[in-house]
Amino acid sequence: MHIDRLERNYLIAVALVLGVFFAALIAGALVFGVRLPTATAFVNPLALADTQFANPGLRDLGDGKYEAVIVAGMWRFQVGTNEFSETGHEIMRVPVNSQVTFNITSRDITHGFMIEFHNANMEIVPGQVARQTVTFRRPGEYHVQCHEYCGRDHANMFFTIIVEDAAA
Ligand SMILES: [Cu+2]
Repeated sequence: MHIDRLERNYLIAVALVLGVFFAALIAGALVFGVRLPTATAFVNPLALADTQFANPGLRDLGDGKYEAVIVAGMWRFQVGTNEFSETGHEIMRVPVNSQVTFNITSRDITHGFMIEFHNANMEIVPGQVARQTVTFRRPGEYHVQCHEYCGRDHANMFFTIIVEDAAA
């Protein structure tokens, strides 16, 4: 069978690109531990007072591990740390190298949760608990933004995670 030279080169290029994409998928899953976030539990958004979401906050589990319980709602994240920035947005502080498991639900409509420079990007759906564990390896201030358009003050729906250096 005769295949034109240009056509053969084109086929080889396509195969190479597909190979690179597939290798990136495999490396992401096996080397970098990328997993699709899934709903890990279900809650009644009208009865959050009867669940762990009645008391949002950061709990120290020891050994550098933490659990953060957060409620998203129009238009703020209830983080439960009682510390606020000048603009009135919540602040969460964790030591460097801590491993934080976020448990988040929504009290009203669908919101988003994305931590700047970290492998955390979830959709927060009312009735579901979104869970993801994040390790904070570098000290700094990280912006956590709702990235699912949720109405008038959507752009203003954010908070800050401050990762503190142990030496400081
Ligand atoms: Cu939102």
